[in-house]
Amino acid sequence: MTKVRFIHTADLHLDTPFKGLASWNRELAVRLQDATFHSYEKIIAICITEKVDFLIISGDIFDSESKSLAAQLRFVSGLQKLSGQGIATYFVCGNHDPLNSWLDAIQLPDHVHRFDASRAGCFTYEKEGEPAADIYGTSFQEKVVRRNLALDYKLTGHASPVSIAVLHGTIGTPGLHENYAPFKIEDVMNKGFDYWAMGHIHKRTVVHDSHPAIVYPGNPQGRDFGETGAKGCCLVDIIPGNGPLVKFMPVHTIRFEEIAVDLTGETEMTKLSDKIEKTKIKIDNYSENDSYILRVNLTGRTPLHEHLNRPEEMQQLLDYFNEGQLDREHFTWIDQININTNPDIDIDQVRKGTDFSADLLKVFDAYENDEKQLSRLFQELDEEIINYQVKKETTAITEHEKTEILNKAKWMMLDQLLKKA
Ligand SMILES: [Mn+2]
Repeated sequence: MTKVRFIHTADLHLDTPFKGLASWNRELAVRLQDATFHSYEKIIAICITEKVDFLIISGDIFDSESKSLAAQLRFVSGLQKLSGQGIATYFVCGNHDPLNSWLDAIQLPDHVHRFDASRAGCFTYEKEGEPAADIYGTSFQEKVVRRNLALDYKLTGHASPVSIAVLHGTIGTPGLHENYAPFKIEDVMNKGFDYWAMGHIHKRTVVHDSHPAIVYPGNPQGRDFGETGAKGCCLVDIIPGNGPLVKFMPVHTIRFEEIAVDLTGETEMTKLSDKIEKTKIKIDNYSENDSYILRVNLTGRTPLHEHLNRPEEMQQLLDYFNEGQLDREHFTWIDQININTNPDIDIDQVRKGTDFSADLLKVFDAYENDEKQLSRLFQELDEEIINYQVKKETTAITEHEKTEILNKAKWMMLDQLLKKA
């Protein structure tokens, strides 16, 4: 039987304006904006080198309804390359690029099929003159679709050995995403499709392995610290009657990562750069051919604690790290350094003593071990210290935050006390 091979991608969000970085930098913004296009170009290149039959895009090709002409032209130019190689493209439009927002002046190349918003239309892909795959899909007509689109998908008697459903929508609880075109797994389970090519959820998720496979490839380029890790598309092989083989292909250009660097025992500021570098190369799927935007969390008991807690020094350190990075092809940009180090104090030793510090530590221990007592303390502080204006602007402090504040206070007091001693 004829097998089919295709690339499944979604949520390209071409030309996305990046946000959510600690400080704005024009050069970095330009690199980020380019990254969505580079990832798309990598997908096109993979389609060609892997000799796929077709490319599937499950919506949100562009970031906004007011997609730029440049973005549309670059998108079409990628499709043209595929078309020139005889590789077909099938795509649906999502909530970020609904049908009513496409420019009429943009003509799609040969072998490119855009699904309209009618109920689950179907195209048949032919290989060597024989039907090889039926591909079903439906586009968002406008930005907001609350209807369960999955219910419209039904095999309509086309006779290809492989059936694929292309859908932009939300399965289960939406999490961070808008609850558009919501559906339940039961709505798609027994409909006879081999593969549900999903879009909308930006985190790569295999909802179901096979019979049918239900796969969100995630977006191919992360856009903020909510979208960390390696990002890419899926290379899928289906031999009729068998479950699909799905292989993740990373295509991100810039990765967002949060890393924790343990400075326990470290005495030299000059080693910091080295430590960050060493931690970075240990992350999953690390590649020196990628660029990185990092949030660095410094932890551990270190004599450097005092330096690290001077805001003006931290800013200098950040500037020092980032200097010249954006001139490189592959850069590492530190967006933020969070200081969670502790002073170099042996707390167990202090606890064993008989002086004031030991007594103070006992008080802290008591609060740490008694959630109710800690809550009462915060309530008292709340009434006495925090003024009305501040209360209006802030949300309630969580239990976890209370413990963190207590812990910080403990180390600050011990640091001060033991320094004077
Ligand atoms: Mn999206």
